[in-house]
Amino acid sequence: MLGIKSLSFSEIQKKIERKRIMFDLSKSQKAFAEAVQLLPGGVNSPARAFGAVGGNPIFIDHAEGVRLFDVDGNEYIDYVGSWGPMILGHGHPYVTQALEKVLHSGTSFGAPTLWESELAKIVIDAVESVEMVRFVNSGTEATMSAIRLARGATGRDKIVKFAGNYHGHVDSLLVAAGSAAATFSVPNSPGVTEGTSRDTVILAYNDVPGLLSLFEKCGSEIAAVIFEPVVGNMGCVIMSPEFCDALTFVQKTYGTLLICDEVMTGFRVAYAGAQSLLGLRPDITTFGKIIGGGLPVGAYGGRRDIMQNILPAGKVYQAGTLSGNPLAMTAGIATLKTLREMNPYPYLERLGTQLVDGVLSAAKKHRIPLCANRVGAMMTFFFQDGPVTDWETAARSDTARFAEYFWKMIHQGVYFPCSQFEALFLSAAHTEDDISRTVAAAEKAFTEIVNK
Ligand code: KE4
Repeated sequence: MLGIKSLSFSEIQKKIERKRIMFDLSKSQKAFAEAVQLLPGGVNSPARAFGAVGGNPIFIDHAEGVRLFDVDGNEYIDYVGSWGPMILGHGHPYVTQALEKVLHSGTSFGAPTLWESELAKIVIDAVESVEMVRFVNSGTEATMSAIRLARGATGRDKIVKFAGNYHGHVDSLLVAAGSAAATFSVPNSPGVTEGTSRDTVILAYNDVPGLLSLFEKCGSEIAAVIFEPVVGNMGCVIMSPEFCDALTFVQKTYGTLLICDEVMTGFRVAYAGAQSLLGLRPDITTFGKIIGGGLPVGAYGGRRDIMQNILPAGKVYQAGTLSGNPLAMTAGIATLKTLREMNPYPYLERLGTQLVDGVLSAAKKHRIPLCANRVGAMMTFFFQDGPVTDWETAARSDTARFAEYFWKMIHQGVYFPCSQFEALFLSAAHTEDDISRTVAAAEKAFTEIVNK
């Protein structure tokens, strides 16, 4: 095979052009054909199945910094970051070196270790409302446990959540607005029973009158309100100051606990979490993603008097074989310590502004309806004029155009989340050059879309 060194400049150009046009994904296709025989839908989580954009998922071989490399050797600028955890970029040396040091000490003991207390101290020190914390193995476990804790601590049954907010695959939260809108919910997945969904009420996000009128009706029966402080799961949606105040009002007036789901926003939008930007003081906060540095970790924490209800301190049951395991704790400690010392948030704010301004101006130039919501290093471009303030407005987006745009970006080596209703993430490993290349790729994608 002729090495690249022996080719003339024009031959190299042709090679690059051919690769770009061909954009070979054949090994991913082959891998997917095998995977669908082994795993339902060929994946271990539907979010990565490319269901919303068509085609088959791309199989990743390895990653470094902000770069993903798939099994066909294609290279991408990564804006998914494993759906949030990789805020330092992939394979950060502080994380990998910390793991290498611990690896030979044993991977799990099923007994307390110093690592758990060390990570607990870092989280408690970072988030003012968190006085105690319990580690679990996923964000879902964290929210599921937080809901059980809220019900156990208040003796109440009802839970309120918001349309377009996702808190993991917890039975009682896999619900859709019931026929009577804001009174009952109905299961939105087979396997979730009517009984489970009956105690969950769904409201519209940012709907202050809806929240207040529900509480006037049955506030004394409501154990907790669970919410994303900055939504990532209908695409990025920002909480209005009025809605933030209304949450605090019902917390103080009805004794309902606020469960602030910071699985995505924790250490993402600010070191002290989205609650520090909103001026919220939740009773319980859930964490995941970044606190594990890419290894499986979740956590829930909050007021000491509430957390002391958890077994064995109290009577609310929750347990887990691998909770607090040494490797995940180590990755989390290294990640959070690096964030604390590095403080990448001003840099991420600057990069986020450049990306949004660049892509929006490219869309405007081509008269493509596009708006964006961004908080720090998490954001979403919605294919519509906007504004997007809740699920109803988010759902107006042109998802077919999003899918077209997604693949045009993939073919230019830019890996965006595979759904209009997800957030994209920047990491400290992204550079201004990455942003410029991404804006240029968006410009090219928009040109192709309008000229097709
Ligand atoms: P996990 O169980 O996936 O660790 O966390 C559930 C969860 C809880 N709360 C919030 C706010 C979340 O965003 C999530 C999970 N986020 C999705 C992406 N939107 C994870 C991707 C996936 O499910 O594969």
